[in-house]
Amino acid sequence: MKPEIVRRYAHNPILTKAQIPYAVETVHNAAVVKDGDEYVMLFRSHLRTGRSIIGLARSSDGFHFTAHPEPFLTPARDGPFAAYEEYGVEDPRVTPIDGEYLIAYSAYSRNGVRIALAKTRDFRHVERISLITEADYRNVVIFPEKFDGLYARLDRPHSEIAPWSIWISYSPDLRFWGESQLIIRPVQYHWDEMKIGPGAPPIKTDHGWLCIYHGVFQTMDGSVYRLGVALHDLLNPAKIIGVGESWILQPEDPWELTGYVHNVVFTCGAVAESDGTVKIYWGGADSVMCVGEASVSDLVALCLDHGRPGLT
Ligand code: BMA
Repeated sequence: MKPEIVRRYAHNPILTKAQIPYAVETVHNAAVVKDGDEYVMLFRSHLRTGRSIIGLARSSDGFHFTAHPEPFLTPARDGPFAAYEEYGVEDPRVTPIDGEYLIAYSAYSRNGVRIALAKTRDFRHVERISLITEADYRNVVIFPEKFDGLYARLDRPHSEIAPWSIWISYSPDLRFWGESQLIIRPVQYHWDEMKIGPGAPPIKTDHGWLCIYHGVFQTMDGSVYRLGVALHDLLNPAKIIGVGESWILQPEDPWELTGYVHNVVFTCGAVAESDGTVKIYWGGADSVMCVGEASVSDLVALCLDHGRPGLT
């Protein structure tokens, strides 16, 4: 049998609602970073209201996580964020930069979905910075380095006219963002044809920034969420070196095929290790957290040797 490019951990799922010390219905779409020797996971959970909050779990090996007794981030009750977090906070992505961790998350409200940015140094205290998009945006990942003094992010605006695609924007201060450019478009009648969105924050490799993204295909039975990879130029991340033709992960395990939303693998985080492997974390069926390992060079090769341009 041909080896899989992402090797699923044998004991998936690694975190479920049964392991959370407060009442939640799901544990999914988590960011994971390595903070010193510790893996820190920020995961999304649905409450019985159907609205989401963000919890925290820690691990010494990246596979066995223990949840903190209290949620990490719940919707703001007052101040400028409150009106935009009324329906919940979702899908966090964490980027280490300048000695702190930036947390980009979806803020849902009657005003639509926009992206909020918060920061922490220690995963104990968290401070909201700004709302960095208007409605309707999702899936913001921030690069862990600046380009010509500017922060850079990938995101995915919604559109009535165009296929939902990946864009890049820049900021001098994390508040004001601009120079937006469309860089990756889905391909018609392809596994990612319906929409694509940035997944895990970019990973630096010798050949470029490796970005794991999700792609969606519409079937008679609803949407299938899969993961793919793209490689961006190291100095100019708006330039796409290649987008891997085939997906790297699709729903196959029972907890990916059925759950709160069936047929979903969705990533918000990956940890590159010093041995050349990467741990990719994904939500299975919007219900549980899973992990798998891949070789960074295999993922890069998919973009270099079997890649398509960003815009076709
Ligand atoms: C997307 C987001 C994700 C979710 C996915 C599958 O639109 O809501 O949070 O995992 O759908 O339901």
